[in-house]
Amino acid sequence: MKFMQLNRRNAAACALVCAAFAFGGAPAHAQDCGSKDSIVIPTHNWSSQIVMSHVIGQLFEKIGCNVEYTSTDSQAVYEAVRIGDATIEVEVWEGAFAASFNKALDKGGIIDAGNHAAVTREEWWYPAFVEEHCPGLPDWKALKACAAKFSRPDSGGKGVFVDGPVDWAHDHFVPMIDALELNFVMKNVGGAAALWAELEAAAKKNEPIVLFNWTPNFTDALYGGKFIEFPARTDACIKDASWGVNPKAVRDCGNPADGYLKKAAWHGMPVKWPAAYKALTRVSFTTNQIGTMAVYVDVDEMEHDEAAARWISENEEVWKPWLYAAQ
Ligand code: TMO
Repeated sequence: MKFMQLNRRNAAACALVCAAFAFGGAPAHAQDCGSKDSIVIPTHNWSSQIVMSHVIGQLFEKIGCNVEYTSTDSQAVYEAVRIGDATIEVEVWEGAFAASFNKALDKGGIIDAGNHAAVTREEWWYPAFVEEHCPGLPDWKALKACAAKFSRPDSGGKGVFVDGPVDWAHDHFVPMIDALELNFVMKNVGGAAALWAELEAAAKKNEPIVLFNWTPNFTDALYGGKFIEFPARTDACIKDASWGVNPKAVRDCGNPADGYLKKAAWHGMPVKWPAAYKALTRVSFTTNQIGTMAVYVDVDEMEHDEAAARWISENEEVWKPWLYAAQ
């Protein structure tokens, strides 16, 4: 009996070590990463992106990489990755960043490192209690009829759409407001935390609010809110004025309802840090996993790096194949 246990333990140990040799050609230690230079991971101004950056950075460290984090503008980052000042971008949201990403792809130097499983949406959104104030929501025509209910003392009777910071590049909402003849103005706040402060203040006073939000996010689990259903996004809506409810204007439609979420990398990464690049291409987070990363910060009030360590400790079976699986 004792002998058998010993053997089994040896067999288990071999299963780990031998597998590492068989799969990677070497066990998971320092030289696996490639260059000793730091992989530079840029972070932005919403929680899931910062936690996910730390998750991926901490995973890279498990295969011996050196990692550095740097806080950057979420649009300028595509040029930074293209020229190698930053090494990766872990959350390329189609709605907010496709234009900047595509521009960098056209110039060369940045690579598409594949999609996450999560489907994304970035759109005007309201918490559930607002529906009582404005029956007919989430249809956009109800929002149009209720505009005055969303006004504030300084908005001249117009409804206020509470938007994120300017680097999320929502310039297209201005022509959308015009094209759909919404009696609304936009109010930018400084970052995601300021959005949640506006949300909490409105909820406490039971005051109607419509704000920018997205999925995956912590709000998926926490609020019964909904996105406004504007006319569906089509190519024609963007290019052809005659399309849609306003025959004289383009942009009489909302944001894409099923956007991608990609990873991107500097084109030198596959040569300089091959194992890390391979792992990055395999990384694929689901809506639930990304929402959970945001919950750890926005609800549980953890630090980003601690939230990342917690996610890693709770999800070994998810990330192990990304780091160690056969080619
Ligand atoms: C890019 N964002 C998730 C803030 O819309």
